Amino acid sequence: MLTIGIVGKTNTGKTTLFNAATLLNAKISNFPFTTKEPNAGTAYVCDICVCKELDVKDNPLNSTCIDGWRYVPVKIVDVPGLVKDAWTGRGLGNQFLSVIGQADALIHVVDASGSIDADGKITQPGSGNPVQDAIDIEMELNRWIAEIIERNRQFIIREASSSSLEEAIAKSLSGVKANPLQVFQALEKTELKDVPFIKWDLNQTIKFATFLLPIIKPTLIIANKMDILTSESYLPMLTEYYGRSLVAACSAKAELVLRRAEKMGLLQYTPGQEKFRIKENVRLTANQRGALRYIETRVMAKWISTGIQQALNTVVFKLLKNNMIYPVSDEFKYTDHHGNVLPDVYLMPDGSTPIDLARNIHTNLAKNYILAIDAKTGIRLPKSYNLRHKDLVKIVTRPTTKRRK
Ligand SMILES: Nc1nc2c(ncn2[C@@H]2O[C@H](COP(=O)(O)OP(=O)(O)OP(=O)(O)O)[C@@H](O)[C@H]2O)c(=O)[nH]1
Ligand SMILES: [Mg+2]
Repeated sequence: MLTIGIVGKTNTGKTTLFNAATLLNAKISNFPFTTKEPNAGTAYVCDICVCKELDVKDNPLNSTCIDGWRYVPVKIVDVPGLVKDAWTGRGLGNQFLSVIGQADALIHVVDASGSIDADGKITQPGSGNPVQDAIDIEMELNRWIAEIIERNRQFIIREASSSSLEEAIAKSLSGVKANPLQVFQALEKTELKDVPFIKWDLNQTIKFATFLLPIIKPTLIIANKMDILTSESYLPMLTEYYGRSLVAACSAKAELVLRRAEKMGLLQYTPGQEKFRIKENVRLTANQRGALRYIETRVMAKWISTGIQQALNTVVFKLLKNNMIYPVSDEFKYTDHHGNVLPDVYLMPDGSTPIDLARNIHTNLAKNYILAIDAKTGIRLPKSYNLRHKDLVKIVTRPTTKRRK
């Protein structure tokens, strides 16, 4: 399953976002360093389900379909807040960077309202420096990667002599899921390809890490706490620094309130949607009514939605370039062997082929693979076909013969 890691300075709202996305109850507070151990849970990414275009009623098994939207699970991990110099072992976060190493992509939560000071304590909104906060955290992550390379210098020199530099560096960075191609791309970008590794100084190693990090951990900046008015002046600064496509305006707290209220049966609200509706015959307390009015005016009316579901979707579909693929056994009824309509969705990265899909479902399916059929058109797909978002694929396999005793 794809894994998204949540990083950021303390008190930015990482656990609030985690709880909103998973509906778990990890501890949240306005004291710095509330989270002391990593939290892991299941979040969902969504897009319009193909049941609509095919005009069928589906029975999802590995995912969920709500009002014609298909929700597919991904793993999400929240870690303690990082502090400046975390890479040297300062603070709690450093111990858990290895957990982040296992993530496929990162969500970097920033307090866009500027209500935390340099040490992460809650202060007057507008007095913090969100862009600097984000740069500080990035620097920690870069130093963390650089530190691993520095620690493995001798190993890399030895390994590179019998293979290549990119393979040797990738091996030393296997804990952060770096592969030789990604290392090669970073070497090219840094123009360090022509400098012998043995001669790299610390600054060059850090520069290399700075280029490698966004390749191995595509990262979305979450401009959180957009419900606080001061965030309006900081959002443009964040988008100017990181680019519009890498910054998502969010209110994790609003999303958490809406999802919990929905779970309690008070509201009709589907994550990602632009509206919520208080259910008929539901009596809200004055506090609950006040909170919903606040969300309506400060979040929905201004930013269209809370931004959390869109942010998760952006990470998986845009940054990780994954597609939703629906495998079926019956290409006419769109069912599995048991008659379930559109039972499963697999998230597959761009460039995946039908055999990759087969392998993802079961190794035997890949072993006995004969051909694949596009269930929407009935056309046979070439072996090298690149699967596209919302493809429906039937995989035809060789019949397996059972051995007699
Ligand atoms: N106004 C507002 N407050 C928020 C939002 N998200 C989180 N908060 C508040 O920010 C404070 C910190 O939230 P946490 O989720 O505990 O932050 P964290 O980043 O996990 O903090 P550490 O675990 O200490 O690193 C809490 O008081 C939250 O209620 C938001 O969208 N809007
Ligand atoms: Mg936390």
